[in-house]
Amino acid sequence: MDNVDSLILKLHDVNAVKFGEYKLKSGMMTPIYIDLRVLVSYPALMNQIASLIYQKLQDEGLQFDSVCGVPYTALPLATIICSKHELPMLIRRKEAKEYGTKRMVEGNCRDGDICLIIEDTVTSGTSILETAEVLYKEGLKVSDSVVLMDREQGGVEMLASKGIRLHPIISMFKVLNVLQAAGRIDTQMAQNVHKFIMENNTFRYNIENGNGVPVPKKPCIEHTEMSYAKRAKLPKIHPLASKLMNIMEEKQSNLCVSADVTSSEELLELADSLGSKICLLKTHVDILKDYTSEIGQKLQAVAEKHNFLIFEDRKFADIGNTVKHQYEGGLYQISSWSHIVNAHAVPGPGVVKGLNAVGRPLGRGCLLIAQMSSQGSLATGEYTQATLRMAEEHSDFVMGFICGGKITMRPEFIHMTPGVQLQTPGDGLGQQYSTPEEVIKNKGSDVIIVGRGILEAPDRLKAAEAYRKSGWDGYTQRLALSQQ
Ligand code: 5BU
Repeated sequence: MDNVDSLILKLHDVNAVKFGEYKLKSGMMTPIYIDLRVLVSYPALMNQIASLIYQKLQDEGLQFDSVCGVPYTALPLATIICSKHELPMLIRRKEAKEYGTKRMVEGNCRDGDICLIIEDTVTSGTSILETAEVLYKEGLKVSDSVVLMDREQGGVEMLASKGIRLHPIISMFKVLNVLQAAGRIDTQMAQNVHKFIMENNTFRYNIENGNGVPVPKKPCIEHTEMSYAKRAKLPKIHPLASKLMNIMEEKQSNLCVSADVTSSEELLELADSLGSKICLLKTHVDILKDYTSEIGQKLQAVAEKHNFLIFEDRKFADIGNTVKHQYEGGLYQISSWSHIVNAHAVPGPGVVKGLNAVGRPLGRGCLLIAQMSSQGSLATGEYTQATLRMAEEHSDFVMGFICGGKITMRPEFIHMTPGVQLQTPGDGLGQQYSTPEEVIKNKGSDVIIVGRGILEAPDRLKAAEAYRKSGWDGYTQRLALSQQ
C-alpha cells in the first residue's frame, strides 16, 4: 500500500473524513465531509502530511521565497514544513490587531517576493484566493498553492482563472476508491458521493442522468472560455493536445475527417486533397482491403506536409497486456504511425496502462470514449463519470475524450465529437447526428468528427470547407458568448 492510500485510511480512522449529511462553509449540504482540524491531536499524522506536502512542492519544482499556510488548519502544517526545512514562513492574520501595526501578515514581506500557499482542503478555491489577496496587499506574488485534499468541485479551475496553479495531492475520487477497496464504504455510498461531486462542480458542466447528454449548467462562478491557443500553453496539458490545439488555431480548423474508405489509394488521396482543411485525420485501418506496411509511413508524410495529426479509431477494450500487443504489433503496428488512439474505459485502468507503456515513450496520446453517438449507447451517466475519473488519474497519457459535448471544464482535456452532419438526422443504422454549431457552440466540444457528411458529398473538398467553416464559426461564437 502506498503512502497516500495508508494516509487516507488513517484520516478515516480519526474521523477527518466522514460520510453523512454535512453543511459546507458555502451553506451547501454534502454527503462527505473533510475536517482536518482534528489532526493537531495526531502528531504522527501531522508529520506524515507535512512530508507529503513538502514532497509535492519538490516534485513540482516550485519556486518561492516564503510559505504561508491558510489559517487555521494549514497553519501548523506550514510551521512543521518550514521548521524542518528551514524555509521562511509568513502568517496571515484572520483579523487585524486592535493596536500596533494593524498588519494582516506577520513576517518579513519583501516587495515582489513569491509566497507559496499551503492549504488542507479545497472546495471552490475561495479560501486560498482570500489568503492570496491579503498577501498581494503586502506586495507579495502568489503563483502556486499546494493542497492536501481537493474536493474536485472547481477549485483548480477557479484558481487557474486567477493566475494561481493549484497542486492537489489527494483527489476526492482517490479517497472514494481507497475507502471502497478497503471495505470502509459500500458501492452505493461511493456512487452517491461521486455523483454529488460531479453535480456540484462549480466549473464543470453537468451530466444529465437520463441519457448522458451533457447539458451546459450555468456555472456558479463565472467562467471565461479559453482559446485553443491559450489552452495549448497550459502547464499540465498533454504535449500532443497542445500540438493539436496549436494546429487548430493556426489552420482555423477544428475539423477531423473520418476517412472511412476501403482502399489505401483512396485513403492517401483523401488525406492529401483535404489535408489543408483539417486538424486531424481519423482512420479505421482494419477496413482497408489492401493494407500494406507502407501505408502508415505514407500517411505520416501527408500529415507532415499538411500539418495535421493522425487518429486511429481503434477503440481498444481489452486487458493491459493484450492492448499493448494490439497497439504495437500485429499487421498494423498502429503505434508506429498514429499519433492518437482511443480506448473504452470498460476494462478499467489497465487498458490505459497497457497503451501508455507503448505509446508514451513515442510521444503518443489517447482519448477515452466517454460517450458514443449511437442510439441506445450504454456509455452514459455513471459510466461517463467513471471514464472522466480514469482520464483524470492518467492525464499523462490521456489527452481527452470522445463524447457528445463538453464533459469536464478542465481546459487541458480536448473533447472530440462524432455523429456530425449538416443535414441528415440519422443513417438508419443507429447513428445520430448533430450539426457542427450544436456540437461546438452549444455543447462545448472542441473537434467535430465528420465521415459521410464529407465522403458522400458530390464535391468532398467543398464539403470539407463547409464543415471547417461551420465548426470554426461555432468556436468563435462560443468564445464571444463567454466574454460578453
Ligand atoms: P459518419 O459517417 O460521420 O457517421 O462517421 C462517424 C465515424 O466516427 C465513424 O468512423 C465511426 O466509427 C466513428 N464513431 C462514431 O460515429 N460514433 C462514436 O461514438 C465513435 C466513433 Br467512439
